[in-house]
Amino acid sequence: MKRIAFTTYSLCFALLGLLAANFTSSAQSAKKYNVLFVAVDDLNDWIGPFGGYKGIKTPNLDKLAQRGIVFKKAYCSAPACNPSRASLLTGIRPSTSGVYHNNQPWRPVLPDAVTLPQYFTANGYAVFGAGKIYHDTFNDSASWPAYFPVPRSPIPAKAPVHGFEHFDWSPVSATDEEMGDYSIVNQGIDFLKKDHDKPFFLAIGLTRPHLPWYVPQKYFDMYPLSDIVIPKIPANDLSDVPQAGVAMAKPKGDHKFIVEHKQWELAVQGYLASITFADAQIGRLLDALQRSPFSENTIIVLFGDHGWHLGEKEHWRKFALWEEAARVPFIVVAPGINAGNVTSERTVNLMDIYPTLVELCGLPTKKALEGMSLVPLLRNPQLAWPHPSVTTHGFGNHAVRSERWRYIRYKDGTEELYDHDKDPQEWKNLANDTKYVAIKKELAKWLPTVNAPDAPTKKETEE
Ligand SMILES: [Ca+2]
Ligand SMILES: [Ca+2]
Repeated sequence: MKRIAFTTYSLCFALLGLLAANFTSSAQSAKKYNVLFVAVDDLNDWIGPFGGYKGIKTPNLDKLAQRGIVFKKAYCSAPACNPSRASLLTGIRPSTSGVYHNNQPWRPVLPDAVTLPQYFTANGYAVFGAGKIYHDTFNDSASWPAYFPVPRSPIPAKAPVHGFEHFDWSPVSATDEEMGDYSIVNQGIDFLKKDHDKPFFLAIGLTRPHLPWYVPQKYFDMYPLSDIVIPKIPANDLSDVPQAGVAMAKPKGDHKFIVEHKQWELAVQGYLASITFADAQIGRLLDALQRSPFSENTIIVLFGDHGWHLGEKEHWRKFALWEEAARVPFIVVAPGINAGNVTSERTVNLMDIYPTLVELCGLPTKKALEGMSLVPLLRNPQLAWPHPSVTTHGFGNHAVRSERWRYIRYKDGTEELYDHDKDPQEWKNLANDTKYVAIKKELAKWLPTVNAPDAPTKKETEE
């Protein structure tokens, strides 16, 4: 009898406990932030809020910047799609994993990695991805309970301008609706129109402005050739760059071809048109969020996966350690944390996205993430932040970027040093000037101490 009474008592307590737990959990989930995670492929700093190209038309990114915090000195961990995305989504740096290039599948070398979307799923979030989040060929089925792949964009009937696969630009006779990115964004819009009983993590990855720069004519028309300004480069800019850096620039490849075939203005026009096309798609997605019931409690993170050279250092594309390849657009909207329309000049890295989102959303702290939570900067963008940003390109080659300096050290020990206070274009390499020995030593402290050997490669044609 006594025993039964005790059991009933315990049961009542247990029930009360359960009710209380339930109440707390529903109260918490009502407050939980959603996440809209937007990756834009090959978008450099030529957008309104980052000021890389005067005259660029990015009205939607401008509007987003007004609502958020613009990290003006944001850098990728690696200047290539696969290592940049794999590292930011796993929290494991390229120099730790050995995934340095686009031809190295990352999952086989990181079988136990819990990716950012996996971590959100494990913590009760509804997770959905569409478009290019990982590098195309190495998407990760473990990351996505539901996923919409990248549709093929229209390819114009005419042959590429100079026969380099992917390296081409041209208006296409297609409507926005016929472009792949339009359908990717539609997936996001449809998701936002639905009810969600759980907080969500929605990842949308745009493929423009990645090459080829094929977008509808109207976007090219916004940039008449007569108005195009090509990057200014001094003669012999590479003469003070060590051989390892010159090899990354490959001046006798793309750049020579572009100049000889009078394609520079046309290429710049194609990139600008592709950026404005991407901006229009981003606008559709952000407007859908604004119209949805989730507008007030959704964190937005928008970033480019690395920068892009359009002739600076006689270099094209990414795949290098200079400012143009390493700097990325990075905007965060954090409702309730930051009122928006602010910029931060602190050096941050895309590796910081994972721990930042974990903290903002109140998830349990995730161990062994190599980035740093930026929540203190979201609260106070001017906070002192003595954490230089590291970018790695290939085994043993790194750049360390502080608020003032860029220090590059290649695997053979050769170096570059640029003073951004005096030389924002990185034209004058100061590394061999003895005046800067102490500066270099200070920056070198941030070089990764682990340099993992190259992960196995797989044939890869995408550039
Ligand atoms: Ca990319
Ligand atoms: Ca130079």
